[in-house]
Amino acid sequence: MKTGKIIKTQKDIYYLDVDGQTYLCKARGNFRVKGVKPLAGDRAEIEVTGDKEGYIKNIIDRKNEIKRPNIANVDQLLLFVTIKNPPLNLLRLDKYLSMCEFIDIDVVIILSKSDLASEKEIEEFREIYQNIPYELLVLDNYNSFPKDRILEILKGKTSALSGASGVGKSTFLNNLVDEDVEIGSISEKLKRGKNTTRHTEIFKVNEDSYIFDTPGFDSFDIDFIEDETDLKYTFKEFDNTSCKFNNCNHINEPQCKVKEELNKGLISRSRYENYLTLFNEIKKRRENKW
Ligand SMILES: Nc1nc2c(ncn2[C@@H]2O[C@H](COP(=O)(O)OP(=O)(O)O)[C@@H](O)[C@H]2O)c(=O)[nH]1
Ligand SMILES: [Mg+2]
Ligand SMILES: [Zn+2]
Repeated sequence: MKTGKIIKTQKDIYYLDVDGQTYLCKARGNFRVKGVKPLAGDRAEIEVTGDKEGYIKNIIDRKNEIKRPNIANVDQLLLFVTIKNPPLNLLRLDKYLSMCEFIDIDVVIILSKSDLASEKEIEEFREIYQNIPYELLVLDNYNSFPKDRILEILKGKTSALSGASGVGKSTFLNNLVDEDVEIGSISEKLKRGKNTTRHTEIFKVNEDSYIFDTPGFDSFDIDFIEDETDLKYTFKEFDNTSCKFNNCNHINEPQCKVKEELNKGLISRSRYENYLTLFNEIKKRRENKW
């Protein structure tokens, strides 16, 4: 019996990294019965049946699971945004940040393509997010790539890259790993047909750092939160405030600390407005269910 990490899934074939060597495995039928589907990111026990071949016998302690794409054991998400090309979408960013808070995944915000933005635009962005606080890395993949800092951030963790198509994720990955990651066109191809073979791959940056390259991690619904009143807990800056009502949703309630801070400029208007938008989105969906 050996233990490895599933680094790639392709239909019913699983590629496992076992002490630096890749094993091709299948899962025994009993996985379907138990309702456990091995996922990229899982650690698994395998029974070796041949030269670098085996069967997955057991999935070990899964820490968390993301649904779309379906991957496991994500320690942190590198959330990519750009100011231009594609244009900045703060609602989308705040949605991802909420999801990560909700399922307890660390976040680093990567402001990529900094060469296409002005100092002022970068500063405005910084002002919104640095106080919350999230670590923010500003980079240009071609001319200003803080590789040492990035390797430090990745160290000992399995990270996933996410962000809209075109924000520079593949270029970023290319700057870090030896294998060639296709830039630009291929991702378009992958997106075109929903039923074409999709695979999720994990790149090993070094001994203890892994990165998911997950085509299709471009957008998702906020359906991970079912009750809109839970949303407030995912906005970190709303946390340590003491409103008159301790279940205050910071919308129309009297003596609301969050609204006071908003009016003083201590809470960002864009974050607050996105909170309202998401709150209403979740509420509407919940009401339509019945
Ligand atoms: N100006 C500029 N272009 C970039 C940067 N990073 C990537 N690109 C370009 O942006 C396009 C999309 O990059 P890609 O890495 O494929 O984005 P992905 O869809 O997020 O994987 C490509 O044409 C890249 O050459 C950057 O930092 N600055
Ligand atoms: Mg890409
Ligand atoms: Zn309040």
